Amino acid sequence: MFKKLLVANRGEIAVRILRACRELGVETVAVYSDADRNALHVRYADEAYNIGPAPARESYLRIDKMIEVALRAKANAIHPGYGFLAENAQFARAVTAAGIVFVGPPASAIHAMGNKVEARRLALQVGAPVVPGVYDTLSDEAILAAANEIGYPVMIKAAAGGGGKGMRRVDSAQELPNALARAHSEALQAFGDDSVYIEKALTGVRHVEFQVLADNKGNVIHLGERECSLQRRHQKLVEEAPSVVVDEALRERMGNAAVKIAQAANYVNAGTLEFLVDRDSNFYFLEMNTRLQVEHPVTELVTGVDIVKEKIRIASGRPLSHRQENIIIRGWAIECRITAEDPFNNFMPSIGKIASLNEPTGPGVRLETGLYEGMEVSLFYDPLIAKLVVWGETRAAAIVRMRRALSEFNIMGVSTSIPFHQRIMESTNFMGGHFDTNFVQDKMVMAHGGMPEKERIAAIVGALLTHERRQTALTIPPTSGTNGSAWRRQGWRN
Ligand code: MV4
Repeated sequence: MFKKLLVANRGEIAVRILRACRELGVETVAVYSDADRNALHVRYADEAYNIGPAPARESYLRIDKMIEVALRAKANAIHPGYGFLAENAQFARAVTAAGIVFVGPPASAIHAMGNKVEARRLALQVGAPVVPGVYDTLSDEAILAAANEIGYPVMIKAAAGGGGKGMRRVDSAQELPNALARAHSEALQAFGDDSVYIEKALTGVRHVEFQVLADNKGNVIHLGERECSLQRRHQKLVEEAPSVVVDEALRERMGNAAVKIAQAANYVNAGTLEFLVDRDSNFYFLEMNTRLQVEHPVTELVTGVDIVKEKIRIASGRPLSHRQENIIIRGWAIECRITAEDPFNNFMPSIGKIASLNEPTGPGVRLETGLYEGMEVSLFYDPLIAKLVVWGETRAAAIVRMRRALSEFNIMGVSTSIPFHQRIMESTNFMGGHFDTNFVQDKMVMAHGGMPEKERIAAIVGALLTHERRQTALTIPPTSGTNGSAWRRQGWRN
């Protein structure tokens, strides 16, 4: 096992990785920007190094800085987390060239799967069902011809993109030339590569992804699926495992396809295969993500596999700790992504100081967060501030538990997506499992005053009282000899 590992990330995922290292007995190195001097990940790590100014370009995206710090601190491995440099093949290559182990797939696999057309070809080669579309980056004329073959609506996607970035739907041949021109220029702008491809736009489908683990001995297993249909502008909002549309037979077929595609890519470490599932339970491969995903905890909760530890073990050359036949899906897990955004105002990013914080705990509740009282939420980074994840014996139990946990979560100082999640958890469609990829856009209108005024005021008053209680409790010194009296004075029942 590694002696020391550097986490090239920030926020909740940096904390998550540091925790895994602690359990594995691996020493840790954190890196931080000027904006993150007091961050939780900095306090949690054994050592921490400043890598530059707040903008990610000048800190968390600096390949040279990451390697410089790793060498200086004598770290044997670098874990990239998600986002930032996680799917940058050049970073993986540079890390390896510096004699440091990259906790992730080989640069060649990142590179291959980074090209979404190549990923489609690999899936086609192993006989996995793929969304109907093209398998080459074609000229605009050839794309136009292909679109007529496939039939409208079609989806234009950037070959170097992924995750819906630069994706656009086109409903007719007349719109295609214009849409292609825009797609090319957006792709060039966003990914430095203007190549695009088209697929049939599938409607009324669900977005289901499979987690795979592969070691460097040739073992590849899957950990079942995650349902990820609830997204807004291609940002996932709620994920769950398992998916209500996947039964044991479909899980086996999709899992086999996922494993085969990973094998075809000579994949090593943790990866995710994205699929669409239609109303007739047909599934189609979309793309592969070669990183640890934000929503990995729901899989951890239903399988009992610690994916982050497993990633580190695999990178250190160990074989997988689990065999496919020992992976059993137990119960149900749901994750709500809590963002600093105002759901009543078109999810406008919200900034400010976290004035007070009450975090949900208790049975079946797991909170992944980098939040602390006094933290400044800025516009420099992603608005994700916490992931609230619950487990229950059944889906209904998990929903009830999520409602309970959301009601305990009190964040003062910034607007958050919590009211939106409460609305989802109360939606009869969500409760019944009736939703697809258009659900959020079509059914979740969050008009101002969407939360009943009485409840809104009650929530604010509750939070203010909690805040006041905290402030007072902190300023009253404990009285010697009268154990707990300071607390009783604050109205706490012992
Ligand atoms: C699609 C699709 C329908 N047809 N591709 C979005 C994220 C990215 N990984 C793939 N995504 C999709 N690709 C084809 N050919 C539907 C989605 C999709 C989606 C689309 C619109 C609104 C919400 C969505 C949520 C999940 C997936």
